[in-house]
Amino acid sequence: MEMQNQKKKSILSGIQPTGVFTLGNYLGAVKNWAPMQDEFDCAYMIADLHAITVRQDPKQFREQILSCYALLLSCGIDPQKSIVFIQSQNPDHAQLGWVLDCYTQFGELSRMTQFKDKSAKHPENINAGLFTYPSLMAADILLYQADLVPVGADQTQHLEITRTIAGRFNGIYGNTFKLPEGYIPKAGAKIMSLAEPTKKMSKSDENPNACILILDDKDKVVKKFKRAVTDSEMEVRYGEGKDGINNLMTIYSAVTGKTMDEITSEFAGKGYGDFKSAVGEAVADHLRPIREEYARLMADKAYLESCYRQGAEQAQRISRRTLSKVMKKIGFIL
Ligand code: ATP
Ligand code: LTN
Repeated sequence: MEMQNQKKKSILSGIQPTGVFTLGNYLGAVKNWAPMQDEFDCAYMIADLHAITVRQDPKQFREQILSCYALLLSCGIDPQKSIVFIQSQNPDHAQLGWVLDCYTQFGELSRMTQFKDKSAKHPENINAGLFTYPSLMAADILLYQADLVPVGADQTQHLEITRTIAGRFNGIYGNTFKLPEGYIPKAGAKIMSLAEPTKKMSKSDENPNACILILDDKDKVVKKFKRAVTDSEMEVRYGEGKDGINNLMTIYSAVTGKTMDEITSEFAGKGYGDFKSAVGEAVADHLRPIREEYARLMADKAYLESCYRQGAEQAQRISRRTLSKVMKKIGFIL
């Protein structure tokens, strides 16, 4: 009885509108968001403020923000159940982001591997936003007092620093922020590139065969899996030195629900060719309804707009409470 009156735990997560989601974004993060909607109070956002840490073409950027918003809905996120919003439409993020910058240490930010990776990738544009990205991400999470943050394994370090910043602030001003936990899936937390299976699959990879985009049609998906890099053995089993096969098995397991042992027996005596075709077919079948729903939603811009406008209002109703508390505690005049 008492359990029923307890408040649901809250969830916040986000994805950058830097292009169509890859199978990595989907399996590592977005796929897990829809099933959480009944059990938790969820808020999901398009992290457009984060995306400008890398230069974006204005016209393309505007289209991508809308298209990524539609993709979230296509993946089963329901604006009637969850708050689905665009980060820049709630100014509280930028405001708390600045405040938290002042409670984040230079040394802490210097240790972030995402910063090191992205600076190496864009040596001509190592801007201050790229460096302070984690304190904006901390603001995203802390504004909603989120208990859980469902993300892929590459975001672990950003969650750690969020807890550090929250703990530091609470230590100075008294309990203000809830310390969030990561929620990282067992299967699919890190999907690797199909071309170089020691590197993570990423939207911004230049090689089109390296990643599956969730809007790729069946033909493309099957072809890309056929070209996937494997090893010189013949046996479909999970093991050391078999990065390519391990990755394909992880993907197959995540879309079919089969265990690694079940997959090994299914393909015993068959070659890699059969296995790759099966993975391609399974992934393409899994993605088909998403593609269809996306086409339907993109034809109804008025509906999309009503959803994101409502999402921004709902989001700010929650975030404003945290932000006012923070401003008051620091000593600002409200
Ligand atoms: P970019 O290539 O533009 O830096 P990205 O592909 O890494 O972007 P993000 O928008 O930064 O994507 O991440 C969205 C979510 O997808 C995060 O929760 C992240 O952990 C997850 N994610 C990204 N790549 C992978 C991957 N290869 N495997 C599993 N999860 C991933
Ligand atoms: N940094 C994340 C995207 C992101 C995010 C967030 C994820 C921005 N703000 C808040 C979870 C919670 C990434 O995927 N690179």
